[in-house]
Amino acid sequence: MKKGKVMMIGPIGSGKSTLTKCLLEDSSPVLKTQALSYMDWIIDTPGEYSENPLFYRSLMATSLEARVLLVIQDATRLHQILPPNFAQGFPIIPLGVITKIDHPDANLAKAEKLLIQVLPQNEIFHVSSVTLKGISELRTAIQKYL
Ligand SMILES: Nc1nc2c(ncn2[C@@H]2O[C@H](COP(=O)(O)OP(=O)(O)O)[C@@H](O)[C@H]2O)c(=O)[nH]1
Ligand SMILES: [Mg+2]
Repeated sequence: MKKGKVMMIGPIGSGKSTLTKCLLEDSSPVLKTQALSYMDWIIDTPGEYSENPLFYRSLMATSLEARVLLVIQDATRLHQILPPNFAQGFPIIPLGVITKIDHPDANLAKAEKLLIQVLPQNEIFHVSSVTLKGISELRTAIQKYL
């Protein structure tokens, strides 16, 4: 998997960094993401950037370095913090990812509804970074666009 980059966005604790390591098959521990983090072909962003509109410009600027945008939705969350159609504002290909599908509190129908508000027209993948369900499917889908 080379050439283009993938950028992750989503709220604090939604599983961006854990998913990043999974996709990269990196087993080192996940630390709190304090700044934009470039790891091989993935750009991981701090959850604060998705939660505070003051950072949106920075996310937009960084997205120019990437070809695919992964919008991360935690399956256990009941609220959407990103604005409607937010993904459409980026000049790259957006894909939706629902994380933590292994979690006992996961509500896939709810998560799907929340994520569709942000990216109404794009593919949505369901993954667990714990059981690794859906990870290889997501990797294959990303690969098509890189
Ligand atoms: N059950 C479960 N927990 C997860 C999964 N992915 C991440 N987590 C947990 O969610 C928390 C936040 O993960 P992290 O990757 O740091 O989120 P980030 O802030 O979006 O980078 C951590 O405690 C992870 O262990 C998953 O697929 N399943
Ligand atoms: Mg992180």
